[in-house]
Amino acid sequence: MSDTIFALATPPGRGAIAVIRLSGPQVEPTLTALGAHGLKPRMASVRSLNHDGAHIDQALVLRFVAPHSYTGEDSAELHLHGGRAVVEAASRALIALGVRPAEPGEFTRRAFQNGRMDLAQAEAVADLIDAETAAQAKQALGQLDGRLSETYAGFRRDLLHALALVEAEIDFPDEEVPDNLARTAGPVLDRLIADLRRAIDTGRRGERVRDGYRIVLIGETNAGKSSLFNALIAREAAIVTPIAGTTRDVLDAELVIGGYAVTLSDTAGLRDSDDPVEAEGVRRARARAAQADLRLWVRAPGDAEGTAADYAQPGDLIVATKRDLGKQDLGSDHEVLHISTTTGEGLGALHDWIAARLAKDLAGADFPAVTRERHRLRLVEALSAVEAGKAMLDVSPEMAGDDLRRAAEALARVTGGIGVEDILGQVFSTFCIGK
Ligand SMILES: Nc1nc2c(ncn2[C@@H]2O[C@H](COP(=O)(O)OP(=O)(O)O)[C@@H](O)[C@H]2O)c(=O)[nH]1
Ligand SMILES: [Mg+2]
Repeated sequence: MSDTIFALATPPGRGAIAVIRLSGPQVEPTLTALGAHGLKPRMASVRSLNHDGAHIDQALVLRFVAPHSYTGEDSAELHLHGGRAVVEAASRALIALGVRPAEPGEFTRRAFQNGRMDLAQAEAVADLIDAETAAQAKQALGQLDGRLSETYAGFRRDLLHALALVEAEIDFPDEEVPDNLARTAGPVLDRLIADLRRAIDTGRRGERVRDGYRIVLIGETNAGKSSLFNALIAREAAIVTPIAGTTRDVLDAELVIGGYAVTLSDTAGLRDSDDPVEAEGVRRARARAAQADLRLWVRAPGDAEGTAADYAQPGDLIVATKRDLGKQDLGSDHEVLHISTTTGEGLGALHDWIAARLAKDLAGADFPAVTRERHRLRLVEALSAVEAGKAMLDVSPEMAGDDLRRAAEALARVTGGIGVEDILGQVFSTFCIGK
């Protein structure tokens, strides 16, 4: 049996109300010891809380009875007046009564252990609390609703259906099994393979919404990258000088554009350098650009024609800088925007261009997207196992069965669901093979 825990659920410091949350088997005796008697479940009651003869506060108290609570355990909320002294007095009293301060995430962990939510939903709780943009909140809510879990559960149902057909072939090879496996299980697996591929494709989008879309400024030295970086984040974060090779490390800044989180990186100018520090900076610049979702190739008048055109990938943007010094004539295959950080010309257009790109790349209609690398890796694992199993269907049902079982385990680990054998037990209990 678990012990009883408490935590301040509201931000620390002075405020109108501070909420202390409790969960565990000792909640009721603890409330009684504080003088909060006769509480009806789920009804708010005002009670005078006391401990050791000292008055703690006049509080609004809410009690939840297991399993009808967030954690699935007996729990309560104390809505106190939000002063530091009140919260401290209440905390001291709770500790004296044997209630332990909770570890980070412990309430949600208990909710998961008590089957109130699966792992993907528990992750969504964390994401929702961390959400700073509307898109992040929307995505986390979809995951908390169980929409993402339902998607995974659908994959698992298809998989177990196919696995049941394969198991039947293994267990009853001589029975009259009218169809060969490629005909029966094949189409189920084909559909699953297509669905898994689609889900994996949403992964990049889901992760970008959550962690930020990665935009990297890249180009030759003195092209105006750091000036543009500062202009976009509206702050003098990067050092700007006429000296080539000023920026060496990669500089990151978080910003929000068009409602989406963005990580913008300023990098060292690309050039061959004998200085080992600068050479390392250039290596890092290239590495960061290679991983980016969008590269802005920053180019000043007179920069070598090659650089941007050589490295730019489809979808990259060329930003021609120092428009105030004259308009660059670029016979490029890529899209070009002309700007000047000195006069501000073109910066609005660039901002809008980026916002439009974010909307195009991130505002997929088919929520829920896969939001975490952890999920994506398991889905990739499941996909390759399903593909292997499909290839084995008519060669060796035993090997196909092993592959599909592996796929089911990979999927189960995403949501932390029950063991595959348990699910198979359920599937088979309704399977009427003797017919
Ligand atoms: N005239 C003009 N000069 C600029 C502009 N943007 C940057 N510069 C100058 O170009 C030099 C190099 O700029 P910087 O942002 O450090 O380039 P980086 O090496 O690519 O980071 C500095 O002297 C800047 O003041 C611009 O739009 N117009
Ligand atoms: Mg720079």
